[in-house]
Amino acid sequence: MTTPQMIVILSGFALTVLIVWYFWLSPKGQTRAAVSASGAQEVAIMVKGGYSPDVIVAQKGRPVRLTFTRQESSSCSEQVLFPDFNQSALLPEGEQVTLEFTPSEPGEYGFQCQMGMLRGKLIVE
Ligand SMILES: [Cu+2]
Repeated sequence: MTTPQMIVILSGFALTVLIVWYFWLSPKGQTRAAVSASGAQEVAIMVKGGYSPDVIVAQKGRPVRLTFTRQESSSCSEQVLFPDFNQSALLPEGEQVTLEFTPSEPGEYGFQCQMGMLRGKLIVE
């Protein structure tokens, strides 16, 4: 094997490692819910091709109040579901829709659109 071939193979390998790291292993941003004057943990979530933020950290035993604003007309995101809490809401475009519930157990709870294409996660500590 010639040196140029080696270089091509090695750089291809390095690129693969970088892509795997970027998509699956790099730490994703987490948003900690801010406690409001009412004692609820509040987060505003923008819905546009996904949820942002999509990883929310909250404390157990305190109400979590999530306000969704859907800024797109794609039917994919017109509903948001929290299966673990039996919560769901329709999200009319441009309107603020608030979901409130109190997680009692620590854990990781997913939320998603009705088809499961958009996903987010609530981490309860
Ligand atoms: Cu969807």
